[in-house]
Amino acid sequence: MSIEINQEKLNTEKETVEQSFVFESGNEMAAYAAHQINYHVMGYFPISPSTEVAQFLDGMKSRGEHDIVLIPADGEHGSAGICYGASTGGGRVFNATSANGFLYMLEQLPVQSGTRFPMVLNLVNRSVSGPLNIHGDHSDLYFGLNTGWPILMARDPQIVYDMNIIAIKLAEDPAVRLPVIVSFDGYFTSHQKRRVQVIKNRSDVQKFIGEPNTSFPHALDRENPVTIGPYMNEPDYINNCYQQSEAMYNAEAVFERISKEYADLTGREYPILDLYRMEDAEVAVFMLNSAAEVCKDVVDRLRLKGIKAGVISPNMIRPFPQKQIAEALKNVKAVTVGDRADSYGAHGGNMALEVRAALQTVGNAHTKVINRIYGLGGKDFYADDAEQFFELALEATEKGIVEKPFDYFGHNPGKPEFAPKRVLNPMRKEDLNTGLITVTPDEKTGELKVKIPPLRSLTKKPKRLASGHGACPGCGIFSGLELFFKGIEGDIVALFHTGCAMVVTTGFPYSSHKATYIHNLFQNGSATLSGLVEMFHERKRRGELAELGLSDDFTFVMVTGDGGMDIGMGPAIGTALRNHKMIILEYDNEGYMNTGSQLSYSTPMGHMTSTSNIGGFQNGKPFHHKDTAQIMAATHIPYVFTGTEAFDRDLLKKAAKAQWYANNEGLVYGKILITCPLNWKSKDELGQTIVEAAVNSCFFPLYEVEHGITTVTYNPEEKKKRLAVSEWLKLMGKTKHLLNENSKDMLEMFDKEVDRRWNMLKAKHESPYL
Ligand SMILES: Cc1ncc(C[n+]2csc(CCOP(=O)(O)OP(=O)(O)O)c2C)c(N)n1
Ligand code: SF4
Ligand SMILES: [Mg+2]
Repeated sequence: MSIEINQEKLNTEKETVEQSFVFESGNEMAAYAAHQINYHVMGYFPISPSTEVAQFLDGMKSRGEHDIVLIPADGEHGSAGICYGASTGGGRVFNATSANGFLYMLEQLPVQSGTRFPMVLNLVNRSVSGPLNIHGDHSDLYFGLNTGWPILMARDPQIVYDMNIIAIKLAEDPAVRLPVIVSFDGYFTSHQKRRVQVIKNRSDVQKFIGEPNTSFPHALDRENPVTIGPYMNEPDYINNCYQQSEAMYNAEAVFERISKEYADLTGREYPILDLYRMEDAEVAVFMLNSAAEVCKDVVDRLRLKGIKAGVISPNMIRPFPQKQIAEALKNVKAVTVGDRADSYGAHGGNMALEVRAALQTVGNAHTKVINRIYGLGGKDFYADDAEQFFELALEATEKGIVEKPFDYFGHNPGKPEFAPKRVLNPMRKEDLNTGLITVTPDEKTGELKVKIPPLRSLTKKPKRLASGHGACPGCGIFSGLELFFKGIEGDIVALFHTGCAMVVTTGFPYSSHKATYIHNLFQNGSATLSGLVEMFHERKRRGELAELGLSDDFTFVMVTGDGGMDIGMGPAIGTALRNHKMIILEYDNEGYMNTGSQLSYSTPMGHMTSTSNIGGFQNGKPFHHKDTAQIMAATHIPYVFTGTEAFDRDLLKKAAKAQWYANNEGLVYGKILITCPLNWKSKDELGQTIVEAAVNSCFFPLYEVEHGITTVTYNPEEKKKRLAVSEWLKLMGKTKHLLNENSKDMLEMFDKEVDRRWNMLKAKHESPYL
């Protein structure tokens, strides 16, 4: 992000700090505020739609615009842990996440609020889902309601900026001392650009928020050691909770005070409730965040017709502004509360339930509450929809009763005749079992002998994926996967982690998968598939599959990206240690590509990604690539291999062996290097050349580890094909900078590491005991 400051100065009525205008999105404004605050640490993990916040900060970092230490975590649980740990050090901490990422860190949130370490987390709202939906609703936010974090709401990018500045001051106030969430709508607010007024000089922002509070105990004061998070029983524990509860309620008054101070500074004030024409309103709509703005336009229209309508939208929902809401509704005959998430089975969304509780608490029995669940999974909410919400309130006023207190809005009960029809028939068993590939253990040595036919004779074997998927031109995923699958005989059940391979093959109601396919999020696929594998074997053992006349011969394959082997490393190791009979096949494209090319741990040093930018202050990824194959080999599973499409027979053989091991002994892990022309910034047609160069430069050696014994299956030195790493790097736009004079040291470091790993591998190849 490069924010162009418009020098125009705002003429507000009051004398305020110097300000300027920018035209930016909510994500940009969260990052912009963070860079002005100059947090000490941000631990993050990419997830749409919040990913951009870290990307923008990384871009600014590469240009030397702030000092925030940006730490790419191994998943959101990790990012929450990094943030918690950093916050115990007494400095300022920042994070941003969405949806399942938020849920993945959820367990950490009460730990942090319960031990009272402030920080700011931007929650860019997105649907929490299976089936996968990445658009905006509040189903993630509602899981945050009970975490003990005050929650500020931001309806537009201006408010995102302002709330981020208010949030850190609120979090650090001695009467609060709690981590704070700033919540704004994914895509609606996070990505749409608006005119935003910003404080021109970051020194003014820093003066406003002040220094971090030095009176809070922290972990970096040797004179005052502190035990953080002791084991605590009753009565202390309930007292601790009580204090936390009090701190949460204190946040209301503190917010109001800070908001006034902020108004003096900027001319923009945020009361606890944003009330639009509520002074004399008789019907109202209650909504969180961006959709409330839509309702305001409708209020103006209704008012022209003489209908006294108004809108309530809280700027804070934790603590819940019960008193203010009841007060705002005191003359209202009926209010429609729109909830952008359901609280399944509770007869209302969370906001409706809390508004009803607020009314009951103050003894208001006359305001009728209608609840509608709307806008799930990013379904748009238009002015016409808002009009219908007001109509519901008008109807309840007229009739004196609410006929349907709770319902969904904008949904469709569906018609059986619209159910997706099968368009592809299952592949024929006989086509999948060619008999052309054989794997036989040597009777004496047990060594597997693999026979594969010329590749051409396998072309009649059907492709496992139908054409028509949405991968980019030149993408190496599907040619790589199909080649691997050519080496597998018979049926497979595949589980795909979230990632490009999954996203581009399944857009409901379409699917490119000709055989059974399961998706689970990329932190947990190995565990999920291991559960299915055990179910298969147990049902087979009990004779249930045979009884039903079902096939009892499957090879189970989990397909993951390199990112899935970061966040999903724990479950993958668990699966390995339990040694389930399945294959984990990683396609490594050196980054988190489907979320916009963020660095993964497998991204090699110095490579440019959207979170390892190039600039005067940063030169691509600062640390070396993960050696996932060696990590998995260290779990002592029966078979580990690496491969690429550029060495087709090598990969085919390994696929055949993988199947044999997965069906007879236990877990197999394989890593195939594939091209991503889009994010490698390389020519579509150069895929094979690039992966071949990666192998010949010894960056990606081809080898296998069978029962702990390493065999290099292709040695570029023996074949007189060894290349300098620069010969490989020059083929991609993302690495061209590494060939410049000012990258000399980094290139040398990378080269040395490649060489060190290659020599280690050769030594292992030489000695079965290594
Ligand atoms: C818990 C959680 N965190 C983050 C995400 C967002 N996310 C989905 S896929 C992905 C990257 C996947 O990278 P990789 O496994 O390498 O596959 P690729 O996109 O490169 O094919 C990310 C960050 C998510 N879906 N769930
Ligand atoms: S972004 Fe890269 S990995 Fe993803 S579909 Fe496009 S080319 Fe393939
Ligand atoms: Mg990847």
